[in-house]
Amino acid sequence: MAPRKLAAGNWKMNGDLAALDQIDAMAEAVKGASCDVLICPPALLIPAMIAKGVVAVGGQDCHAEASGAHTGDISGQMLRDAGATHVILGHSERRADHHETDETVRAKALAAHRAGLIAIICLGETGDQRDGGHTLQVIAAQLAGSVPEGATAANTVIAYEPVWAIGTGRTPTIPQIAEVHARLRADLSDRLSDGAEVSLLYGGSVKGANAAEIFAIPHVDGALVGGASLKAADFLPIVAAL
Ligand code: G2H
Repeated sequence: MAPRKLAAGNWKMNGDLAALDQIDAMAEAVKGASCDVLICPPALLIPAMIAKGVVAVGGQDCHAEASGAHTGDISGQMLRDAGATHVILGHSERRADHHETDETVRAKALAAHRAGLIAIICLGETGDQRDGGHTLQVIAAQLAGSVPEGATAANTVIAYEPVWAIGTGRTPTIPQIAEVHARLRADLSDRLSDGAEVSLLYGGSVKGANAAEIFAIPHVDGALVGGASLKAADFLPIVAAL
């Protein structure tokens, strides 16, 4: 089976109840979309977004434990109970701001799987790693360290997000994205029996103007979109390009 196509929005710490109007504005186009459409809003907006019944809804993080004394955290089971289907894990902003390591991400992915969530595991090189020629080595190590036992194409999505391209308006060249996605596909195929079917997303300054050329790259099965997912007018051209 071919990997599922996914247009995923990551609202990060943006959006309020009024922003949910943007979900209404997506309704018609999402019905006709030829890909899965997911939005991961701030956690407090999850129930209201789910109630709209327009897009699949996910979290932006979950704790590695199911419950306990972890002030400020949310478990995978809580996200699942709220009706979320996915959770983003290991985004570079969390790796940087919250010191998350591959080991942390792997533990969170295991918890997400236990809760019945699809884990969108993010990885990507920094600008220095890219400039130093270490990109493929970094990516391979992050994949090996972050993807847990029991990962399958049904419960795991990988998002390649070069750190230097996030929110900067800079995107890698087509050959740079192609090289990383080919390596991810090869490593996943070596490691998982259905690795050829795992959806591979590209993320980092994706917008309507560059989506089609990015989606034409082999082994790019969709996008994880930040800034351009906040407004229906910006996000829908990306959905339509997939
Ligand atoms: C990368 C991406 C979403 P943006 O962080 O995960 O954000 O599209 O704003 O670069």
